[in-house]
Amino acid sequence: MRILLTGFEPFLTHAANPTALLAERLDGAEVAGARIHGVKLPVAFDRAADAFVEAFQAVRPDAVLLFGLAYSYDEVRLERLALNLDDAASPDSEGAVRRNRPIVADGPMGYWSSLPVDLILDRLNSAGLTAKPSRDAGGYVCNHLFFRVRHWLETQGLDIPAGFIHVPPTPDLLTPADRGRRTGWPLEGIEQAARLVVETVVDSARSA
Ligand code: PCA
Repeated sequence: MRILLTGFEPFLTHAANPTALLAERLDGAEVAGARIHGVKLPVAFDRAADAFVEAFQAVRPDAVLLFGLAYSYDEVRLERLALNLDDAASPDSEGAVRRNRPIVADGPMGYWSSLPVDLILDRLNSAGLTAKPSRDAGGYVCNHLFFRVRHWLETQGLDIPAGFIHVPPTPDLLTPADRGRRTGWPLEGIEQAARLVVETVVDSARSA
């Protein structure tokens, strides 16, 4: 089994993105008998999905795990829904701002994650890694990628597990105001969570 695991480059005021480091660290790793292909994507509405498709076609994976940073939370967040809506005040890395705009004009309103979200939540929380369900991935580039990927897989007739997971910041990324008030997660914890996500996806694909 091959797994495409994507992270994003640093964006806005964040000096680094733990998901880029995660994709680097896990690239080439074997987890639960699956080979991971780690790829970094640009934080750009117009480029992220094309970069994903290029990587997908090179790897031909059996499952897709999209990771992004959610700075405001000290927990892993399993996204349930990809919504057909760009709606964020912040510009992407190319200066594009998208407010209240459908991603695919004649597309469906949304797609469910096709990951075993609740199994993953149980697995992470049982291991002491706090994970929560999140209704959607926001209105910025992460949701945009998630929607475009789910839409692309549907239109290609590719029925494979694909979903989005937000991770907390590493401690070095916390602003001075946030230091002391919250902790962030060390990269090792984020990597451990990602490995457990892979294990759960592999187990559930094997038992399907
Ligand atoms: N997080 C952003 C985009 C890139 C990332 O890592 C988001 O949540 O949309």
